[in-house]
Amino acid sequence: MRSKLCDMQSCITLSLVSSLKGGPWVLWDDLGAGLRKAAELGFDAVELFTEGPQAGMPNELKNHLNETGLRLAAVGTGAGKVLNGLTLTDENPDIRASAMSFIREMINFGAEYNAPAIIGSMQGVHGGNVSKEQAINWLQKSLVELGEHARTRGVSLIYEPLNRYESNLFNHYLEACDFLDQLPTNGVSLLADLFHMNIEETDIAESIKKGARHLGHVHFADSNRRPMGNGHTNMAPIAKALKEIGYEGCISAEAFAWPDSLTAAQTTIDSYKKYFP
Ligand SMILES: [Mn+2]
Repeated sequence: MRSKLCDMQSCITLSLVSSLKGGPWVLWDDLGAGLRKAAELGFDAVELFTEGPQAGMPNELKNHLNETGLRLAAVGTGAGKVLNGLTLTDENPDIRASAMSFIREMINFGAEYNAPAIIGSMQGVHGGNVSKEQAINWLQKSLVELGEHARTRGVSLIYEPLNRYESNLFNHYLEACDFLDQLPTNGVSLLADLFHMNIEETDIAESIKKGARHLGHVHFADSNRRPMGNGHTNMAPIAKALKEIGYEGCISAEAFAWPDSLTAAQTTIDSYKKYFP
């Protein structure tokens, strides 16, 4: 049932942050039940969204991963922003410093399982007293430092361009590629989130092909952020592009639990099998 190693892998998100119910994660709340369900449906890996650098009681995650045979694909850092108000581009240097240490801890947490951390909303926004140039400068320095830190732990750091309603730093995948080209580290790779890209890109498949050099992770959701198959994204050419570039990472469902968690998980694995047979 499982795909062979060194190939694309199916992955599903699991959020342990109940206060964010309604957010774009498929499985919720119970680590053990979520991992068992993911394994039962045939997923290869799970991406975790937690309040901080831990998941459940000590060793709980390790034991569940061992029991289910699932791999930890990545850990999200968004709680640093959503729950604690931390971003890498805040005008307050203390907040920027706290954001850095939060992400460093998340990198260390993921690295125990060979999983990269993802920087999405913690990149922040420019505006007010912070110019775009200043914000990008702070982001650049942070990504270099955190990318090098990740490398020392044997993982990469994943930077995610977000759509215009969530950030005003980098909205386009290829602009983010150019930005990464200039960073003096190879510890950072990019996330292609098909929901954000549906809003911003001219041609998602073309952008993935042109920016293949930095691709490290994919968020799998349809145009309306429901599980793939429930919106109007034309997935076939995107899947073709991912195969053509020899992408070997995770196709990770970061989508709403629509109409409910289990149906969303089933729709996701059905779509995954359809497009990546
Ligand atoms: Mn995403």
